[in-house]
Formats: sequence, structure tokens, C-alpha cells
Amino acid sequence: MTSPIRTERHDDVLVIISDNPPVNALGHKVRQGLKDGIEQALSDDSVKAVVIRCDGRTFFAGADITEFGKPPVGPNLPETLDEMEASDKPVVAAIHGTALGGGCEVALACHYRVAVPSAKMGLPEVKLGLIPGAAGTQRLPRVVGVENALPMVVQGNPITAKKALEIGLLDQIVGEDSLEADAIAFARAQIGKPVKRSSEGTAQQDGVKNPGLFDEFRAKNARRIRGVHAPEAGIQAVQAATRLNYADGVKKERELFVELMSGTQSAAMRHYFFAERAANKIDDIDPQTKTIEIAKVGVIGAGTMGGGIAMNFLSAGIPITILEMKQDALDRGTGVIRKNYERTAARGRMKPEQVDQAMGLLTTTLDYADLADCDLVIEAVYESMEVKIDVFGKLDEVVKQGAILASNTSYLNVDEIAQATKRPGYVLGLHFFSPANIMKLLEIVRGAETRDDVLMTAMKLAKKIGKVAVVSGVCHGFIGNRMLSPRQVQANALLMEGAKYWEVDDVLLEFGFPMGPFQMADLAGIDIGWHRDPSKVTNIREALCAADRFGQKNGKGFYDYDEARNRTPSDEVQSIIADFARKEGHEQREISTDEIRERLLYPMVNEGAMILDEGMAQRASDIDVVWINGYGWPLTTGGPMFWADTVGLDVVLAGLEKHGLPVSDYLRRKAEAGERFN
Ligand code: 3H9
Repeated sequence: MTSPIRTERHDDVLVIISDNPPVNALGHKVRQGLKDGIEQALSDDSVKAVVIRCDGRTFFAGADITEFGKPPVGPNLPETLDEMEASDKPVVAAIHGTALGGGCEVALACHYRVAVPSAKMGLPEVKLGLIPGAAGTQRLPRVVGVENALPMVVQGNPITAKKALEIGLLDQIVGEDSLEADAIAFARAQIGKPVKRSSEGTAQQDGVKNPGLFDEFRAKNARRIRGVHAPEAGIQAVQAATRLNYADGVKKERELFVELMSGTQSAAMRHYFFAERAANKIDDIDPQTKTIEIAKVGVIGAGTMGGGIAMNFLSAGIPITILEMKQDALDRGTGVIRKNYERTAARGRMKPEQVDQAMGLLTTTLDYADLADCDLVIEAVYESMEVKIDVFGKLDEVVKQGAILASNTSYLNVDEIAQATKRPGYVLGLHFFSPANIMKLLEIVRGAETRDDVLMTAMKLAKKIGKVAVVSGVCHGFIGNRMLSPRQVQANALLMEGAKYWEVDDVLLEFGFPMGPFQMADLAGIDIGWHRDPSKVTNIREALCAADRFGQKNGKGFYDYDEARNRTPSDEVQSIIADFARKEGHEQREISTDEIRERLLYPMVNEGAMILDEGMAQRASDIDVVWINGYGWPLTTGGPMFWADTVGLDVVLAGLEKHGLPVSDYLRRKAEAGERFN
């Protein structure tokens, strides 16, 4: 068995080196190698100090997540680290890249930590529904204090080397290009001195002095913590470090860790971790395919969508030209973009000079000819095939050959749009979600003729502008909106049958969505597409518009809103709905929350199954990525397809049949075979 760990002697210092690409995850061979390395150092009198470092792009990025849920193979990380810390020869962690999770815990178990300026350290376990499980929650507060440890454990964001030095997590920042030599020198300087063990020392004084600190932290992070188990467990673990001795604190951490690890939330979040990475891969395209250089981008339309799309590129340093029909639309659009940036700067998330930098990359035009030298043009105009065909015809004439033409359509047939050009291979859909400068999801719609290099270019570009991209085939509404549609149909049907609209919203809120369909309608505006004829009322939305209820914008939609936009259910709306249902001949009845949830969510799973069966999504986990990033599906359930797996496909099937809803052959086959989607 070849070991990913090797050792090198530098006179009296033993350097233990891990080479376990891609991220030096702490799999069992690495743990064994570390243990052997430490034992080698301890058993050799000529070794006076130890340095631990990694080859490749990063220091240990954590436990090997692929080992989770499988039978453990020893040695485990906690005991390996205890052995390391117990050494009376100084052990120094030499950090580059990201020391994350178990990797940060390795560093904490070393007596000293040095890092290059670009390094980052963090405990991101909470993002996998876990807490650190190799004594990180006990060692860290002892090293940096409770106030610094709490956000690291509970929020999971990495900190820079500079910050780590400030709070005492690092002992020294060394040269970017001389990590090993500087770490060896640092280690040598510690020889003969008593070592600093992170596990030693009393409970943290600031935690004891202000016992209210934990509740204050809970209150401040209430939104983040609601319904998610790991953050609360993280708080309890850090609190244990202030109340218990080290050994008992470690026991408490273990109990909490084991409970989280066996729960469904962590399984779902770990699924998502790999799902997001899998979504980057296109099964039938060589990952080495040469991509097209995108140095300049055009956007058609300066409205909310076009402006939001443009901001993604401006923020990433890519010049943009926005085209509109009229100068005042351009002026309005660029004004909104500037205001958005200024707001971000006012919140301290951008430097004032960065606002000017981004705006400096923006040009506007009324003339298609000015888009001629763009490498990519994204159309974000009115959702009409006729208009899009016209725009693509014009673009095809003026934009240079070899440039990509993309549509931001959310429903329309990208193949039909492509046929309006003489370069269908260079046409694809780039479906951004509103607000496009903020929402992470990008559906990349692959047309029948879209070239491989064009698709790969779009995937690469998505990463560059910070999006999570998922490839969809051409179908009505692509992956996301196509699945939203049956949910919406059921939401409306439930109202007709007697469910209260706030009950429908509350079921989804309870499930973990940030908003229900009727809250969403109020936010977006009920009057979108309203024909302004109160005598022609064919659905509830029109009935509400006829009663001057347009949504949050005029303080009343499905709900009544106060000045602070707090919502209360409206009796008027409930009686409008009941009247409408009566006129349509629907009997109203009491409907249980279980029925509401099943009727909203199971049809989505069924639609997802059809999407898979038709090959519109490459894999079930891609659908999960779409719904988590684009529609607020709760991460803690892993997305609709993973959730269905957790519930059991047989249960979903039985539920659909019980409610008289359609069942696809694919779902039925999977359920009857006892299979899962993921
Ligand atoms: C933990 O440590 C628990 C302990 O407290 C307790 C132990 C008892 N394991 O993200 P990338 C793979 S929990 C296995 O695209 P980047 C990843 O799937 C862990 N595999 O690269 C991908 O594979 P593929 C706490 C891992 O440069 C490839 O590496 N640590 C792991 O954009 C490249 O990944 C974390 O949560 C892993 N730990 O970002 C850190 N990490 O090529 C998780 C990555 O086949 N990792 N892979 O698709 C990250 O945040 C990012 O990977 C990192 C690099 C920032 C390191």
C-alpha cells in the first residue's frame, strides 16, 4: 500500500509531507501516514522538531467526506491528533491554501502554526450539517477565545491568514514562496522550549465572564439557525469548552458530532456538496475541450434582468455593452446599476473605487453595430418568440462569426431561437434568476445544435462570475420552472377545494422555503399581465386585481401589509376565493397540512422524474442544485430528488395515487424496483 505521506529530514527537523490530491483530504491512509510520521519522530533521538506540510494546492482541506457513512477505518483523526499534540518535540503546521475542518484541527493539534499570506483557515463543517469532530470545538476556543471561536464554528466561513494571526490562531506569517524553509526555521527556534498544547489551559475566561454571550449569539444568528441542527450543536460544543474540562468537552463534542452525522440534515447537505461539484461536469464532453475566450459581452435590454445580468460581468472585470431601443431606458438602467453598486459599497461590501471600476467597464448603445466585436451577447428582452427571433436575426447579422449568442428566456424553445440565425451551434440559453446579480443559479440550456466548446465556455464563464451552473435540455420552463408549474397548479387547486392560502404558504415555510407561492405572488406583483378589465375575471389573481389588490406594491394582495411589510391574512381575500370557488362549482372542505404538503411537493418530484427520463437533466442531483439555488428549496433536505429518496419513492408514489395525481412511468418503475434517484 503506497502512502500519501512521506517524510524528509532537514538535519534535526523531520518534515512530514502529505501528497493526496486534489485537496489533501484526511482519508485513512493520510491519517495512518501522519501517525507513523509522528511515531518516527518520537522514536528517533536525533529528531528535535517536526514540521507538517502538504504538497499540491492546499493544506489538508478536511476529513475525507467520501468516507462518511462508511464503516470507519482506523486510526481515527482524534486519536491521531492527540498523539501528535502529546509529543514533547515541537510540532509546527506549515499552512498554504485552505486549512479547513479536520485540516484546521490538525493545525490546532500542532503546537505552533505558520502560514503563507494567501492561506485561509476555517471550520466549515456546519455547511455539511456537522460540527468539527476532532476536538476543534474544544481546542479552538482555548487558543483564540470564545468570541472568535463561535462564528468560526457556527457560521463556518474561513478567515484570512492576517485575521488568524490577529486572533492568535497563527503564530507567524511566513514568505509566500518560502513556507517550508521558514517553518523549519521556526520549528528549530522552539527546540528545547516547553511546547504549547492547545488542549491545555482553563476554560475560556471571556465565556465565563459573560455567560450571556451564547444567548446573544443565538439571538443574533436566529435566522441562520432556524430549523437547522448543526449551528445550535456548534454553540453547545463551544459552550462546553467553557464549562467542562477538556476531556469532558471532547466527549460532549463527540456526542453532538455523532448525532449530527447520523441525521438526515447532514446526509442531505453532504449530498449537496457533491451535487454542486457534479453539476459542473458534462458527461458527453471532454473536460479538456478548448473554450472560447470571452473578453467582451453584450446585453440586450437594460431592464431589471438585463441590468442584473450585466452586473455579474462588470463585477468580474469583464467589459459590457448594453443595448436598448431608447436612450431613456438606457439611462434608467445604468442609473439602477450604479445605485445597486453604491448600496453595496455603503454596506461595506465593496470599496468606493470598485464602484467606479465596475461602472468604467460599462458602455451603452442604441445601435446593434456596436455589438459587432462582442464574444458573447445575452438577450434579455420581452418573453415573446416573435421578438426574440427578430433580435437573434439582427444579432446574427452584425456580431462577428465565432461569437456566442445566448437567450435569457425562461420558457421559450431555444432551438427555435437558434434557427433564426445561421449559427445555431453558437446559440444557447443562459437562464439567470432574478435578481440576477444576486441569485446563484444559472441554467445553461443546451440546444440540439449547441457546440461542445460553446457549452464548455458557458460553464467556465459561469464559474468566473460566481454562478452555480446546471445544464438543462430544451423543454418548456427547463428544469426549474417546469417543476414549479405543477406545484402552482396544486396551490391554486387547493384554494378552490377549501385550503386557506396562508395555510398553503405556511406549509412551505414550515418545510423550510423562505416564502410560499402566495407571498411570492404578492412580492412579484399580482397584476403582472393583468388586462385591467374588471368585468373579465377568469381566475383568482384577476379577481384580486379587480378588487384593487395588486400585492405588496399597494399594501394589499393576498395579504394585507402594514408599513413594515408585515403580512396578515385578509378576510376580504378569503371571501373572494370562496365566492370564486362557489361560482366554479367547487365544494370547499377542510384540508390537512399533510395533504397540502404532499400535493405541493410530490407532483414536483414526478415532474423531476420525467425531466430525468427525457434526459433534460443529466442527473437527479442537478435538479437538486437547481431547486436549492434558484427557488429556495431548503438545503437541509438536499433538494427535491434527494428529499424524495429520503421519504421513499414508494411513499411518493402512494401519495400521488391517493390524491389522484399523475404518476410518470419512470417514477413508478423506480418506486416499484425499490430504487432511489440519487
Ligand atoms: C471534517 O473535516 C470533519 C472533521 O471535523 C471531523 C473528522 C472526525 N473530502 O471544491 P473543489 C473534492 S468535514 C473529499 O471543486 P476548489 C471535491 O469533491 C470536511 N473530497 O475545488 C472535488 O472532487 P471532483 C470539512 C473532497 O479548488 C475536488 O475535491 N472540510 C473534499 O474549488 C475539488 O474540489 C470541508 O468542508 C473533502 N473534504 O475548492 C472543505 N473537499 O474533482 C470542503 C473537496 O471529483 N472542500 N473534495 O469533483 C472545499 O471547500 C473545497 O473543495 C476547497 C477547494 C475550498 C478545499
